Amino acid sequence: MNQATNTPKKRIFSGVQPTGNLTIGNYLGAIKNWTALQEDYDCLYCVVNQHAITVRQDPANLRKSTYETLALYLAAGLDPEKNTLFIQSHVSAHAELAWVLNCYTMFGELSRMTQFKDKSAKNADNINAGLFTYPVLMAADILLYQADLVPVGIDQKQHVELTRDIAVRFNSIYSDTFTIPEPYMPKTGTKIMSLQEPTKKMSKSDANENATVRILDDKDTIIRKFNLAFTDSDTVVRYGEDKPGVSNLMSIYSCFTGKSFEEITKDFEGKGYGDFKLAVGEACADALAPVQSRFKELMKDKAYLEAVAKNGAETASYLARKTLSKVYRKVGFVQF
Ligand code: AQP
Repeated sequence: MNQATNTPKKRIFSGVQPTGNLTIGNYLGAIKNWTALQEDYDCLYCVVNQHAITVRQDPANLRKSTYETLALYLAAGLDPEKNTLFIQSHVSAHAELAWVLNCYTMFGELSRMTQFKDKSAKNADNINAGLFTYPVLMAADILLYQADLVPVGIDQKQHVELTRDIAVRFNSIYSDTFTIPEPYMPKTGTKIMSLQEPTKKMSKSDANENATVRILDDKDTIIRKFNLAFTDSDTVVRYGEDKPGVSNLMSIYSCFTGKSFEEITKDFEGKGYGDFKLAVGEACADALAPVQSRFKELMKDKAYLEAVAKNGAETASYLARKTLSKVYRKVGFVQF
């Protein structure tokens, strides 16, 4: 039961930034898990294009990526009849609530966000205010819909925790306004690492193409990238902190095949990394093939994608307005 909305199903909100071709990190850490939730939860999944411009984007690429990300949601199996799928900039309440929440978020809290530190280091020539306040916009995304759960990879957990702090602060000043959300993380796939630097998360904006596997990479490319993946000098397929490269490949293989780490170690006993990497590549390519073919079909039908986004934005706007108007009333904004 969602306390704020009084609906029997718990509500879920999540999103992906259309900042380029999505990786298997985005797929395994986010989208694939979302499809498993659509029957049991009231789900809203957003293409968070307003977050994307915290890092400079080419406008044509951003538009293209926005359509592609929406098409990938659908291709991965999200049913627009069961989920509200929409584009963030189509619902103006996100930016409006973010402004209010900015005034209830402390500078010190935002300074502690590790993603801000990482992204500032990566974009030293463009450390803009949006990059700094990005977690507040994310808090607005979540709180607008009174979400109970936010499925995210581990990299976003800190932002969900900040969202909770902001919501608790606001509620304690003005009485109950927001549902306090919880991060919802899958058992495996919460942090898929770079194939080239396995101590670093796999990111779609990584400049080294061999570090990432894209959802839309063809089979040969996938197999080649896994073959080039950084491992270590021994040959034992075993999960452990001392083997970040092999452990990352085992996590990926486990996500695609459902096998446990013990089973994987047993299957590859006495075999070298070559065989293991090939198996990971094949499992990944085989799992992604149906997603890729549905994606190609969907991208031919822009009118359908636009209709999905438009319907989604209407539903989302209705829900978001209810929360925003409550917030405006509580802080003392005059409304007619
Ligand atoms: N490597 C990952 N492993 C597991 N989950 C991941 N996610 C991202 N990378 C991994 C999850 O995907 C969702 C959407 O992420 P996002 O695009 O909104 O932002 P991000 O976390 O900044 O993703 P990227 O790929 O690293 O994007 P760029 O390169 O643009 O910064 C989130 O649920 C995230 O946890």
